[in-house]
Amino acid sequence: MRIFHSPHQRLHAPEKELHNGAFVPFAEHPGRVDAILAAVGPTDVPADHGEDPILRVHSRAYVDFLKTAFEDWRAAGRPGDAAGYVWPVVGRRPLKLSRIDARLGQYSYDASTPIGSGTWDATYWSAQAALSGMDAILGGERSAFALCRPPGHHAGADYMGGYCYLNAAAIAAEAAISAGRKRVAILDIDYHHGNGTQDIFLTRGDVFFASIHADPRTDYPFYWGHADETGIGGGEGTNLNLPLPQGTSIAPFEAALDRALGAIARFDADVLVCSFGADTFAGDPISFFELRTEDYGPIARRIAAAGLPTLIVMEGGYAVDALGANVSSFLSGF
Ligand code: SP5
Ligand code: ZN
Repeated sequence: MRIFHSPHQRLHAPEKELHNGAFVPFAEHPGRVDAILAAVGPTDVPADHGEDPILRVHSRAYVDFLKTAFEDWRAAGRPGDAAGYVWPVVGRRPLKLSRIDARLGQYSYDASTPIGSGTWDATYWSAQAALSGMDAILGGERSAFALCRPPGHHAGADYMGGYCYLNAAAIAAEAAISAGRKRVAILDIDYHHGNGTQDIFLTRGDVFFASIHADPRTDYPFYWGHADETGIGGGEGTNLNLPLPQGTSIAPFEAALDRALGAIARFDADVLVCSFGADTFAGDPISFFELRTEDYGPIARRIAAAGLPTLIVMEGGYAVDALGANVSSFLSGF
């Protein structure tokens, strides 16, 4: 299987994040990709597709904000990474504000998504990795792996959050539509609900979003991922959330997976994008499912049995010592 990854993706290396009331070391660090690279072997450098495919998903204003936020932070005399401390409540009228702190809040919803000097470069190339993976799929490959990092599924059209800046899975799905594919399914099996991907496609009937994740009543991102979010307008019926309780192990996970794959089969997708997070692993330091390394191969075999050309996009997974083995186990099922 071809694997796409750029060394630029290591350049995003924030120091800390605000978690449960204290600053703690940043969990989504470059050592994650080192662990995966050591396990999966050689990768291909992605081609540069430019900004156009990114702008089919994200707003121009948000992309411009991401590109200059760190410079603006430095210009304001701030040390360290750019991070917001004030957020507008949903429904506040849009204002054209210039102070960096106001803009950080305007384009984000949490305090775990800091912007450093290499953040734009890294997230840009993470998106390019997904686009090159989709090129391989559209060119006839049955599967490809985009070793994305930073991850993407919490990022919406005009917001960052949950360690995510550009939504690589959404950008790849949209690229498939632009290339003439009629229906694309996205299956998100990260521990956390993919709220950004859901928001981007919530009103769309041509992109099906199915997500298996920790129940948002107990887990981040809290405000999305509930079972009654089924789509809006032309997208009604093309959003499927399957929240599961903390402590979930392989049997109930596979039952949910079969439900998601059944819905995707009925949707009759041309292409599948799988947002894969290894934070469902029992040893994950910030998550509470009970999957084992040897569970990921059978999970992937069930997904591969759907018979759809499949782009795998890396999302979360923070048990770095086991991350390489977990990703290898998953890829072995394709
Ligand atoms: C892509 C992804 O998996 N994002 C997860 C975002 C979860 N953010 C909320 C939990 C933050 C926990 N941070 C703990 C850091 C310990 N060093
Ligand atoms: Zn996650």
